[in-house]
Amino acid sequence: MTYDLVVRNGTVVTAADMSRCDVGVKDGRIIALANDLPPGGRDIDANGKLILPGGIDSHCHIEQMSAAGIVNADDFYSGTMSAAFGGTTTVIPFAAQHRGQSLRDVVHDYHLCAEPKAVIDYAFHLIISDPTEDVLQRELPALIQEGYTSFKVYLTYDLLKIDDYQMLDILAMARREQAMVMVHAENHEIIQWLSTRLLEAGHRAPKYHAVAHARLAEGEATNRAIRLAELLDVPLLLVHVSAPEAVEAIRTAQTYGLKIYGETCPQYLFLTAQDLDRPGMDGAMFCCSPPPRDEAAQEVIWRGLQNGTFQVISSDHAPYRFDSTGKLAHGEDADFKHIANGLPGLEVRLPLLFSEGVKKGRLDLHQFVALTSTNAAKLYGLHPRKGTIAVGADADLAIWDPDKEVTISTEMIHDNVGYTPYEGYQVTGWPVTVLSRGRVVIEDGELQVERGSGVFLPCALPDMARPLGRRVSELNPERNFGAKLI
Ligand code: DUC
Ligand code: ZN
Ligand code: ZN
Repeated sequence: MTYDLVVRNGTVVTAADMSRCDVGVKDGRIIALANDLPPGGRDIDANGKLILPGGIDSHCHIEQMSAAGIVNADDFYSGTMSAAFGGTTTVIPFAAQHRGQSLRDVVHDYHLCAEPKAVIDYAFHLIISDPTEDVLQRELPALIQEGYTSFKVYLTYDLLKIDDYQMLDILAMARREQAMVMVHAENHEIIQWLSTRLLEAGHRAPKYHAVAHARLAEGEATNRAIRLAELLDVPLLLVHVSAPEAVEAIRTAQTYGLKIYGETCPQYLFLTAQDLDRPGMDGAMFCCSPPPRDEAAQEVIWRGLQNGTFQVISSDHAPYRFDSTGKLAHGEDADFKHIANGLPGLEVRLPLLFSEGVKKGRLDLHQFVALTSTNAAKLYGLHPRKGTIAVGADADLAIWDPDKEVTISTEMIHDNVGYTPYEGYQVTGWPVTVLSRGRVVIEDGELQVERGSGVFLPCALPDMARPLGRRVSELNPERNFGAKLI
């Protein structure tokens, strides 16, 4: 038989095109896109449905120990299962280095967690918190060659923060190795100063988290990170962008022709700082960094998705239960500085964006696919194996009912968090069948595959991480009196 599986009669949508055709799958890959394909080992009728590339959630935290020692609510089974139920077929979580750890050991440990449990495919970004000479000159270059081609650095948090000098060392290394640098851009000192003043004045409640993490702290650090990257001619991705000041800095840099990329997340479209002001400690469920802002900021984020400032929307799923294992690990009356930062969202990312973006006419279907799948594959060296529907690509498909109405509730979500920030939201559009490498992962509302059936994806060096070759005069030997510095 030519095909193991044929998906028939659906409308195939990619970031570029739309066509009504069948999809023929063999050995996990798409081998034909044509009308009237002969029967496969299995046929799925997708009449009236959209066939979308499975989502790629390129920023999520799974089974990660926070720097403060609090463990995520999700392991690689619950996290990837939840992702699959929402139409995501690839995740790129973080292998996070704590200070003093060898990166090689960190990567080894995360593989031990993921391999026996993941139900969809996964790659890893690294988190660099200890950029020693050995890490930058030996461990990281070797790991980049082995398929860990992106890493995140933090400009804030006591236990993660790197300073500008370290950032320049890291950028110089990334330029040489052509890896993608992701940055959490918030000004540490602004946050510290505001937090100290707030606590001194007795302002301890979760809502003050949003005050301490001022918009200007994000805007300043975003601009600084961009300037450092510009100095060394290194592409840079600003992650989880929430503040209009940051959006403006990214947009200006792009207009100037720099390879500066932006990522945002549903929480900055659907939530505001008012959510942190729910009764008692309930606001803790909405504490994440950067925090949700206000309605005007939400509009700026939507505009950034529409006009191409943002290349990608990820969940930043950082799951902590609302109990003593997670959000309340420091007690029921912990001050805002002692509440674990992060929200769940792996499962609802695509449905929320489809419903409010596509159905409400803010985004077209191609923008939706680009933002939720294709661009992430390109940014992180997984394209064209992932992120599109094309001959030769993995058969990772979300067969999507564009009219299915769903009310989001904790009971229907498959993660292990015990709450959803989107409780009661009504969305239109949901994946009914989800395929990963031609395997039916979700069907009839049930998980159909075994733990550990997802595979690790080594990432190629992304074209998007290649320097422009446009040096500022101080680093151009023809104009800096012959000094060769990078
Ligand atoms: N940064 C993240 O990327 N996720 C959760 C919290 C944070 O600060
Ligand atoms: Zn972050
Ligand atoms: Zn994150």
